Amino acid sequence: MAHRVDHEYDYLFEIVLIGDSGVGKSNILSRFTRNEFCLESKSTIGVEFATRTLQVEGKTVKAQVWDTAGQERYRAITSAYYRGAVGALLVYDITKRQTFDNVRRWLRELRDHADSNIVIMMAGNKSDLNHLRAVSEEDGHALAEGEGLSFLETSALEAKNIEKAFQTILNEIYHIISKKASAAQEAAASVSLPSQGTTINVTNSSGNTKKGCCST
Ligand SMILES: Nc1nc2c(ncn2[C@@H]2O[C@H](COP(=O)(O)OP(=O)(O)OP(=O)(O)O)[C@@H](O)[C@H]2O)c(=O)[nH]1
Ligand SMILES: [Mg+2]
Repeated sequence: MAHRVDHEYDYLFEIVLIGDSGVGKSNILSRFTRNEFCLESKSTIGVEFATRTLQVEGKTVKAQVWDTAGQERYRAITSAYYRGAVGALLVYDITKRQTFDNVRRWLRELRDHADSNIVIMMAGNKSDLNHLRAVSEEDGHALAEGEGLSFLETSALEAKNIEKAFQTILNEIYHIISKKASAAQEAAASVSLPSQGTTINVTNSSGNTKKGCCST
């Protein structure tokens, strides 16, 4: 959900991390929020979250990132978290073709459970393993373009493009929110403010005419 608040931060944006098991979602999150990487991380059970506050176009934005389990058996739990999200990072592993082929299934999951205006970015993770590559960067670009998604290859291990991926999502969300806010302000202004001042004539019982509205 996107919230406008008054204190430590200007906005709170919920982002969900999705994709097959083992593609590196939890490490992308730990790299982004704590600058940590773990070679032997355990598969996520259900859902976990972490936050980081950063600047987006001069505003303080708190990103609340929900890291979901990629394993099929948790799908019912994890999909419940899509509903509140304003952004999604859909991750595949460039060394595992199947994880790329499953991207369309994940998109369907999002369409079924998330808000239709959700900002989606696709990330081909593990770009450090170029010698084991099973998906070309061109294939990644082509799929993203066809589906209307932003795209980057990332490496949680080398901390490559992790920051940029989140910044891109947060910027896009911010632009959508601020456009909506200014449209709402304009609409409110056009309702409450007449375009021209009007003169109200008030005639009292003695037949005198007063201009404006005042007490007798
Ligand atoms: N070489 C390399 N390995 C990575 C990278 N990111 C993650 N890994 C490794 O890939 C394995 C799986 O990473 P996780 O982050 O646990 O994967 P996940 O997507 O969270 O998996 P689930 O929780 O089961 O859905 C771990 O051994 C990580 O160390 C990366 O950028 N490069
Ligand atoms: Mg995980």
